[in-house]
Amino acid sequence: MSSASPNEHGPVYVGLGANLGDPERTLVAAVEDLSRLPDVELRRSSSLYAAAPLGPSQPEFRNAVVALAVARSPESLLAALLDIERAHGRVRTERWGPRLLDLDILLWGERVVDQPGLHVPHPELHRRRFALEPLAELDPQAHHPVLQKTVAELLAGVRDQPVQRLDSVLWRPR
Ligand code: A4P
Ligand code: MG
Repeated sequence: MSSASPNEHGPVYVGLGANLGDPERTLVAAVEDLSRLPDVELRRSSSLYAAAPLGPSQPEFRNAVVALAVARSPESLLAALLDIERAHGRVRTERWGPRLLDLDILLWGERVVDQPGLHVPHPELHRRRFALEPLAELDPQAHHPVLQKTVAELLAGVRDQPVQRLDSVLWRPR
């Protein structure tokens, strides 16, 4: 970790999603990759969740959320997430095939980022039970700096999206 203060703006929450190939294995490997990023400390992980796809008909998703302490810029973290997505993210049998892994910066403490290619809080967060439910497992009082609501309050406003918490453990602190 560099000398930059890692928690200046509060914890960074990253959402993980996968629904092709072996989603569970992909998420376990992606969390491992996150834990190895320079200037990033993996603090906690939610359980793994099974979630019905939001949007067009497609296979069921596995979703999770991790809490990070980050001593780098949002742009630089996003670039690292995109690298990890790319490393896991293609069906090898099919050139430019569908992505296997989606990594989203959901919240960065109280920080608001609004620039081309990067919006934090994630613009869809408050509509997505598959992100809010694991986030609430980590911190139901986490605060959305734009909507000025807690994650628990946001969750209460989302309906009709089946999400199931699974027993399997995604990551344990060492
Ligand atoms: N980008 C901007 N802000 C952010 C941020 N906060 N975090 C930009 C991460 N990326 C951010 O993202 C495209 C670009 O968004 C990135 O390159 C970055 O510059 P993307 O994830 O590749 O694409 P997208 O626009 O988000 O569309 P995509 O992936 O087709 O759909 P979504 O909206 O990500 O949704 N149902 C369940 N149950 N679980 C899921 O995980 N996911 C999706 C995909 C649909 N339904 C789902 C799930
Ligand atoms: Mg994404």
